[in-house]
Amino acid sequence: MSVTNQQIAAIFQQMADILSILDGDHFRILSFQKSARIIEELVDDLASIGPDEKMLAGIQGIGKGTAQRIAEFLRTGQIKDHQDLLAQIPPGLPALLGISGMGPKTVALLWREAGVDSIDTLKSKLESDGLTGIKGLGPKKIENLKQSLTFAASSETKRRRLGDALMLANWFLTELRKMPGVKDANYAGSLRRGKETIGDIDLLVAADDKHAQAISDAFVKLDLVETILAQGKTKSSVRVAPTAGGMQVDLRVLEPESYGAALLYFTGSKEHNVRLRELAIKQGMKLNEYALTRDDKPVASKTETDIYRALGLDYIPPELREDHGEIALATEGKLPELVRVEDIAAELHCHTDASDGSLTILEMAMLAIERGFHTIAITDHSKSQTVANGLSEERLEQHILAVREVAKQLKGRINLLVGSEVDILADGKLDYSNSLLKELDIVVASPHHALNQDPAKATKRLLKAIENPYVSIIGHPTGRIINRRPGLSPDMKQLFHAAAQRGVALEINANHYRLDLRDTHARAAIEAGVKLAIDTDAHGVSDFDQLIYGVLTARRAGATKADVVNCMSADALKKWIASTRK
Ligand code: DGT
Ligand code: CA
Ligand code: CA
Ligand code: ZN
Repeated sequence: MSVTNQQIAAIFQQMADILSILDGDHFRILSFQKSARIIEELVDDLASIGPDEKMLAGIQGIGKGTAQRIAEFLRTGQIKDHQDLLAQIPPGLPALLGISGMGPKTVALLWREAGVDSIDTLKSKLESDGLTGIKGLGPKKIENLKQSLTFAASSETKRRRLGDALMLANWFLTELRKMPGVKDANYAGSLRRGKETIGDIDLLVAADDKHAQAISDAFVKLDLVETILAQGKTKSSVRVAPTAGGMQVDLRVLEPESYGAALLYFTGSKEHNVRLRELAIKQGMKLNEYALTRDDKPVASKTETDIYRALGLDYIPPELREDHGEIALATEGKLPELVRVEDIAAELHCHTDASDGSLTILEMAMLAIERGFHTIAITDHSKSQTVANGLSEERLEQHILAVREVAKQLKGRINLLVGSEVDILADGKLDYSNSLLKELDIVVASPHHALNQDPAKATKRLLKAIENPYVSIIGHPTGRIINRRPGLSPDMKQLFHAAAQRGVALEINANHYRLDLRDTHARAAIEAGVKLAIDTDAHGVSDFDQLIYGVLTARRAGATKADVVNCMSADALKKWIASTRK
């Protein structure tokens, strides 16, 4: 059976949540939570290790009990403790936990005091005012629940996050590339364009016709496939198992000769394709998924570059193919040279075990060195973030000394900056005084709570943070979580104007749950002259791998190296930070 660490982690998290709903033992809850976190961050793939308790218990941070449960899951697809816990609550409760603002405590309260046992009963109670008067559920909280429910219903929850889809697609590509006759394999569609959520995965394979049937047959029999939706020689469609995310995956097998034309067609977007076809017709040619032709004779088909060139265009990177003016730019040779992962040379937002990260200052710095970065800023949470173990003023003072000590050890290998991810409070004040912020090398200011406030208040709040004389970066400016909560909706134009004036950077948080700023906002920010920061907000070992999602988002926004502060040289970055602090 193929399962991901994330799926196993989710089960441990659910055990913690159910136990918490049932008011169970505090230490067991913490222990399940800790296991979930460790599993989620593991570099090793548990399924590849297999149900070997000894091996599993040998992994750092995984105890005997956890190892037993993981082995049980890998062997049987279930964990008995998990099933026992599920049996003690109504089957509709776990779904409630998926709604924004619904922690185990709220779910328990709704269940015990109001008999809410599913999303449907919650809906009908909210509609009939059946929750008023319940202790612990003020009118404000009820209003928030209503909003969260509307958002959950309206957002296309079937669309999957970029990171999940990309991992799944890469798994399929690895399998496909092993098959006899496969000359090339890629993903196309919205995934190749780097969109933040993906409807279905579109895979393309180049192979001679004689291999096509065998490839299709092998594809629909792959491990993760649960349902075959359609199968033909060159065109198949499957759904993967719910434990692997339940996504639909389409496969086309094509002659190598027409691979470029197919890649172009199936990468989309539809709107981009329409423009290309119009352009072809204007030039007396025809473009379809097999070739660009003139008088039924092929002009170009093998690579996308050939086709773009034959149409008189520069190669257009997939992330720009949204009919947002990219064809005009490509005609004039004016496409931006988009930022790449390799261009990122600094991480300016990350957490250590001083707040809610899992690594020490030194471990975090070493990861940045391994990446070849010249600078890393340690930015742990500020005091209001009590759930994230935010630092009190006293602890921050100690932390500053600790980071400076490690910085001394690593001198010459990396510039280790001491910073803070300081909370932007609901009224726009920051969580530490300016005199304390002044002691730091860099300040990232981010909103974490009061994310339902009305747009005018949110605008004022964020403007105030931008105006603070020690802030260099606004972290995840809206606080949205994809498919979960919409976050703040401030007047972005005002923010961009203020940020450009002050030279403050706005973050594209690369975590694929966030991607905040989103692509469209980042594009508008660049146009307004705002600098962007692409940071992973790393909390653990594997988080730097999220960089790609932030970079894809920046590329969709048309960002070049010059737009991104993390691409600056060490000296230029130092100067820029200094210029924001006055
Ligand atoms: P998704 O899956 O909703 O995230 O978005 P896409 O863009 O991956 O859309 P999908 O999977 O329906 O189709 C993949 C690509 O195939 C699409 O981006 C463009 C191309 N395509 C599909 N249907 C049509 C069509 O009717 N006309 C044109 N011109 N292109 C199409
Ligand atoms: Ca698709
Ligand atoms: Ca599709
Ligand atoms: Zn944050």
